[in-house]
Amino acid sequence: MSNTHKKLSDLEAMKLAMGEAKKGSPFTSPNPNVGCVILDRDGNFLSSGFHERYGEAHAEINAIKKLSREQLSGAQVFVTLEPCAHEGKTGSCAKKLTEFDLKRVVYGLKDPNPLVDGKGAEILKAAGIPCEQFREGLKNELEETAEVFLWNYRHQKVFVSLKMATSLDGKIAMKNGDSKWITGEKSRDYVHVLRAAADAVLIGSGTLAKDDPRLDVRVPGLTKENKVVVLDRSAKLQNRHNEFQIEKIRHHSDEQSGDRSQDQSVIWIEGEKECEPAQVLAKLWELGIRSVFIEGGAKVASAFLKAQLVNRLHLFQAPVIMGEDAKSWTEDLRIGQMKDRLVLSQQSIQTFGEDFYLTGLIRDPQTGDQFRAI
Ligand code: AOF
Ligand code: ZN
Repeated sequence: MSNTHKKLSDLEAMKLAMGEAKKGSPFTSPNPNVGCVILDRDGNFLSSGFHERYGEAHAEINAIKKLSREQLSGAQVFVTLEPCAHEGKTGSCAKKLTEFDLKRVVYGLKDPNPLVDGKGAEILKAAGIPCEQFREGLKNELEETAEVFLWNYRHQKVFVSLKMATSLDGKIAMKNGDSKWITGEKSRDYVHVLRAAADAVLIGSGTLAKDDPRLDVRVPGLTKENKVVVLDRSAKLQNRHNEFQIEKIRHHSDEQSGDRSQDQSVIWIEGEKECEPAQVLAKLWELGIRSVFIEGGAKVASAFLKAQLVNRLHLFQAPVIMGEDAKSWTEDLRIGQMKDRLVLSQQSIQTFGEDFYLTGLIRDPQTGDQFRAI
């Protein structure tokens, strides 16, 4: 889509900035995804930019650098997150913006980082640049662009996404274990995009032994090494077959990063207690992991759901029915009463080829409570 020479409303500009923000998702962690769109005084599109990589230029700077001082005179800046006040890895965006004769700055989310938290807006206002929070809706959508960062700051916890690929009747494998493939290629390609957005992929040792997964990120034009977390509850995967599997994952990650000395690609967690979801997440937080993408089977999925630790569900459903004997993804999840049903909130639905894709939140991003039927 080309927005050059197009007049945009405030709502359109903020939507465009949100689209920009999401482009950064593979490499911004632990920073937020942030997008910026600049319009001229009359609302014509001038430029856009996003935070591309942790430690590198922020969104505003990437949008500004495409324009001359003259073009920026009277311009309107739309940014999904309040411009930063501090001098961090990069300079302060708020201060940078005061160097130009801007008509106004509109930001989507307040930055919960105590170094910013309202101070960015203050810097701009003190310099005589009108700076206001966007008030025309999109609250949930804006939160979604930076959901991992917001969750991390609000709760000091790892953001957990759970992916499931099922049949229409919620089955993930036949009785004989066969599961290749339930969903189609287009869905499976998109899973790689989702994987790329997380710091680590997590599976149970059962899935590792059965599926021989590569768990790498295969997105055209993108190379990224995700960490792989393996939960081995009964610590029985010490036989040769499985060591071979682990070696394969390691080897593959090394090939991708080109660095054989960095052997931190697999985080192996063993033992009943150690594999309890809350323990796992505490350990991953200590290791600097801020988001995890669960691709385990029914056991791991149920354990995290039971522990009320899943933030977002990604459900891919193929238009097939696998029947009563097949394995259900909620097999280990027991819910006795209607009032305890888990409820998804802020869902969106798409199709990938023949499959349905549904995503939504399971936990309230503000309180951390699991959504339930009332
Ligand atoms: C912005 N625009 O694009 C981003 C912001 O270490 P630094 O210098 O990269 O600063 C990281 C902090 O800056 C991060 O915790 C968050 O508060 C803010 N991120 N701010 O104005 C951006 N990525
Ligand atoms: Zn900044």
